[in-house]
Amino acid sequence: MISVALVGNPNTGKTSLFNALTRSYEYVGNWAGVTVEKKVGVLLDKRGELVDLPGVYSLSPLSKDEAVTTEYMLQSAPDVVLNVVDASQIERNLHLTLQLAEYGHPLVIALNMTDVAEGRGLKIDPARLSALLGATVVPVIARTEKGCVELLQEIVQPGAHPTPAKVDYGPLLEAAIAKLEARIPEQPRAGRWLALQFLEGNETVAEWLKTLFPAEWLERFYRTTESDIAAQTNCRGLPQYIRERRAERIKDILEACCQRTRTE
Ligand code: GDP
Ligand code: K
Ligand code: MG
Repeated sequence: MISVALVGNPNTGKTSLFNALTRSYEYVGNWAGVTVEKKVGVLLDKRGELVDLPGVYSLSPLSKDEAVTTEYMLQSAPDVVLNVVDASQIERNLHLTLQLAEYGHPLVIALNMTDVAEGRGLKIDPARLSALLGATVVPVIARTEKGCVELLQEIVQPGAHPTPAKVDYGPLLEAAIAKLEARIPEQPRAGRWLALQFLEGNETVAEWLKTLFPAEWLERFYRTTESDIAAQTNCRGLPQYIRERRAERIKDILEACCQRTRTE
């Protein structure tokens, strides 16, 4: 059985999709340290296990509940990350998607709410989106289970998934990422993902990195990188800088794969 982690922004149809892809599920208690129930289900074809994670807008946690998702990604190594994307809010949703692509594990996108998006005159080309993200993209309507059989088939084909694409964060930040990445031992969590999450202020990842590096070294590395970026750009901090680079990439991606038949 493969393990599949279900990740997405709040209210994107995660629960609907979980129910459509699994027949029954178990509550296996709460996630460590929080009162959020842990829900694990067996996929309908019995070839994988689906783990429901709390909805988040970013992997940098703002609360203990949100930290569950990052904690899970640090501790476990899911074979596939299943990202629910609300097609009608795709611009906002792709910030999380790009962070999941950085994680480096096979990424499958359930492009949900396609009925809502089309109702608003927005058409998204799944093949183009797939090529630009380096992810398998399957359009679905979780509420009516449309597309869920196709989605299931795509999930259980590890090895057949493309390599997740990388955002170019510019020479200065790329050099900092490479420096940190080179010092992180080879293991299932992508060094690039850890480096970027650390640099954008993910406290959970920072704590984890303190098991590898002295806290003072990490702090100095962060401060130096931040002042280098501040000196060259008009960004006040690394989180802002990283967010803006992702926003630019998202604009390019959407320009290439979205068609608006009318605007609201
Ligand atoms: P969650 O908060 O991410 O777990 O999202 P839910 O599964 O609870 O869905 C939020 C709302 O969106 C519910 O009212 C669902 O019935 C609805 N919903 C989910 N998927 C779709 C979809 O593809 N199309 C439409 N129109 N509504 C959907
Ligand atoms: K909800
Ligand atoms: Mg839910």
